[in-house]
Amino acid sequence: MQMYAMNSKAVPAILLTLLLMVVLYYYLTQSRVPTYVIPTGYVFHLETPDHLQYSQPSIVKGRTDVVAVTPWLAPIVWEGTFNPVLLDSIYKQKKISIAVTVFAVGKYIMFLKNFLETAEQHFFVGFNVHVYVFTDRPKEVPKVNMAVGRQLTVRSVPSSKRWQEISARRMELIQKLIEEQLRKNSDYIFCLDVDSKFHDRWGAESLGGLVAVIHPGYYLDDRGKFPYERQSASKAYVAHGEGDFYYCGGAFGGILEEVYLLANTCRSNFEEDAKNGIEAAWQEESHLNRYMWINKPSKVLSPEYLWQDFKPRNPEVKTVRFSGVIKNYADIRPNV
Ligand code: UD2
Repeated sequence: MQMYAMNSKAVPAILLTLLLMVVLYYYLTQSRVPTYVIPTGYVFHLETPDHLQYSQPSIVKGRTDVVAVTPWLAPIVWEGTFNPVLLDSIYKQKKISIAVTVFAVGKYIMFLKNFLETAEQHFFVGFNVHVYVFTDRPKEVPKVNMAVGRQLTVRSVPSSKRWQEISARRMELIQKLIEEQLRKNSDYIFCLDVDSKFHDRWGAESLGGLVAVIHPGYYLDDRGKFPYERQSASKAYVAHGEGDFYYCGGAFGGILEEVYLLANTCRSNFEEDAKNGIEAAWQEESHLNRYMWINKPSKVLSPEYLWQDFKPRNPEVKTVRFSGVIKNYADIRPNV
């Protein structure tokens, strides 16, 4: 009888121990984080096709004449720092879609043909690309043959008597485009100056969260010489002794969310300055530089990605991929 009483207490204890062991085994062998905690959209590894052949990477041999990483560990893209075959293989299978904005207001329409034709030859060749042309002269948009997967949409915008306003208003219109159109059909966006043309590959190596291009005119200078906005009352103000690089207003991009944040902030800061009677030294380029000082770009493109045709090429610039053409400001701008 006593034996029976002991057993009746032991059985539940044994069962409980077994249950605990099963739970412990399950816990140790399964993922620690339940799947509903992991947002499946955020995957950071890059998937390559199996058996892809490309040259062996090295961590001791490579470019020694340039710096290829920022102090916050964002890559700085130069020729020789990436493998185009590898990158194309990774990103082509993701079936990404890239939007491009380009403004051709007033006489700047004359640059559009060259921009579009050279983009066909060099910009994300083989990818889905959608170019959005903003112009006050929709009838003058040239017909350019585009490859399969590439298309062009024209958006009408008002003209302006001041080039500064045309240049600066781009942020507002980019923000609207993202809100109204791109959320549905694009992964990345690049915003480019029209008075420019492509000469060499601009491709998947440029993709990133927030992407900035280093201005070709100042990258050898001390930051005290950068043409940041120096009035402390301006929302674009960068103090002496501050700033990383001087970035171009003529080329920037990234994923939609990041470019939306950038455009929205620059637009509202620009408008706040305007209310106070301030126009930053280089309009939206000044606001972009202020933004990038605080919100560091996750990928930085070297000046290969926006050179200037009037500048002789420096030895570290092994290729010019995209450059601003020589223009006569007095002839093409609505004001001087
Ligand atoms: C620099 C920047 C530019 C912008 C500007 C300051 C580069 C290479 N360029 O160039 O992006 O930040 O400083 O505002 O970094 N536009 C028209 N019609 C006009 C005037 C301008 O469509 O009448 C558009 C056009 O897309 C042009 C862009 O605005 O490419 C910038 O104007 P810009 O090229 O005259 O400015 P720029 O050379 O001073």
